[in-house]
Parts: sequence; structure tokens; C-alpha cells
Amino acid sequence: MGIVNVTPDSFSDGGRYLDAEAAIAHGRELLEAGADVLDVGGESTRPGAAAVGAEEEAARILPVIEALAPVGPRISVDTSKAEVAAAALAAGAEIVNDVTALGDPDMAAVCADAGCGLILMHMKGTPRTMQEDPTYGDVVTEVAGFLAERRGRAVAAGVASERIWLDPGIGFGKTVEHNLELLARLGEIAALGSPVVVGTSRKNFIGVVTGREVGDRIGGSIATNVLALAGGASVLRVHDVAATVDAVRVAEPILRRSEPPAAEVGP
Ligand code: HH2
Repeated sequence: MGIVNVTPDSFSDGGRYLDAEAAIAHGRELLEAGADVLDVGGESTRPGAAAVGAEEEAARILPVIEALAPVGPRISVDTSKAEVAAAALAAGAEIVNDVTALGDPDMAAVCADAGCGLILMHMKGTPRTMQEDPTYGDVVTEVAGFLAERRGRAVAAGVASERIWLDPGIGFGKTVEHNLELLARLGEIAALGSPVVVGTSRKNFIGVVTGREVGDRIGGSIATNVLALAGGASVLRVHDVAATVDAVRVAEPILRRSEPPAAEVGP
């Protein structure tokens, strides 16, 4: 999944693709580089980011979705507002990427009506407050429990369970240790039985571990993505599509030859 941020303030590429033409050209590049899905967003969720109104958010993303959908990729819309999701689905998006996992009470109904895909992501708190000392008992158990509960809510509202993908929300209300723990035990999220989406690309914890600035975290991002794949991830949300596609192409045949995880070995 390639990231198309139509925002002035995203943490790694804010302002580069705010202009619709630039965002469309970037989306085309990501497709050529091998992305299967383009995730188009008009509101940054970086820690401390300012909220954007629905009208402004829709105005940023709709021309981009309208231009890219006919080119052929599956488009996901990165929004937590039901109103924006509905407009994006009408414009050609097929998946809603909701980082608040149904924080908007109308979101499940919009997705049920459209019959679209739905990504439910875990976040502790809101982007404004989430990095203020996040604490958990056991982070993986808590995140898995939250995702299972929100999936239940979506299904109860009429979203087909096979259309739901789950995401542990790397960097959303998590310390470096929490992020590493979630990646190490991703299998426990995959065991919930839905496809797992992982978004580590260029994030702060990679900068903390490597000492690298945001534009120079590709090596760290690739490491986390390959390990996420080995841990059962189905979708990798990334900025650097070409390098990630190469990494996945090499990692996949190796993973296919390796022993299945112990849990899958029968008696
Ligand atoms: N991360 C970001 C945004 N949306 N969606 C999912 N499902 N998973 C993620 O990990 C995720 C996400 C943050 O990254 P980015 O879009 O690059 O930055 P910003 O939120 O500042 O626009």
C-alpha cells in the first residue's frame, strides 16, 4: 500500500503533494513502482497534528481519488470522518482506512452501505495527546482485544467480516518499546483471523533506534516491513514502494520455504 498524503503537515512528506496534480503524479509513480493499493489521505495524524474540517479534507482528496481510481489501483481513503469516507467511496475509493476504528458513530453504516473494505486501526488517545506517556498492561493483549471488539462492532453494523483488515497502529499512542513489542508479537494480532495491515514507514521509533532523520529511514523501514511480513502481515503501508516491493519479492520465497510457526504444527 503506497501512501499519498495530500496534506501540508504530514510528518515525512508534508506539503510535497498538497497540490492535486503533484499528488496524482506521485500516486502514478507509486503504482509504477508496484503498489497494489494507494492510501489517499487529507488529514495528518502525526503527534500533535491540527484537526482539519470535513470540507477541507474532502476538497484535498476527491480530485486525487477521481483521477487515480480509473488508472486501476484499489484506492483506500485515510479518514476518520464518515462524511469524507462516503464522498471518497462515491469518487472511486474501495477501502476506508479508519485510524480511529469507528470513532465516528456513522462510519460503520457508511461502510456497510457501500460494501467497501474497512481497515480498523488501534490508537490510544487522539493524535493531539497520544504520545503523552502511553501506558499499557500488556500492549499486545490490549491492542488485540481492542481490534477484536471494534471488528465486532463493525460486523454488528453490517460490514462483512471478510472485508475487515486490522492494524495495530504502530506509533499511535505507543512508546518505542511498545512498537517493538507489537512487531515482535504480530502473530498474536494475525491470530485474530483478519488480514493485518502494518504501517511503520519512516516512523519516529525507527529514528530513535537508528539515529536517522525522517528522510533517511528506509533501511529501518524495510527491516520492520520484512519482519512484519514474517509475522503474518498482509498489507504493508509504505512511502518507499519500490524498495519495499524488492524486499518483499526476496523475502516471500524465503518465508515460503521456512518452517511454519510452531503454533501451526500439529501434534
Ligand atoms: N500511519 C499513518 C497514517 N495512517 N493508517 C494505518 N492504517 N496505519 C498506519 O500505521 C498509519 C495510517 C501515519 O503516517 P503518514 O500518513 O505518513 O503521516 P501523517 O499521518 O502525518 O500524514
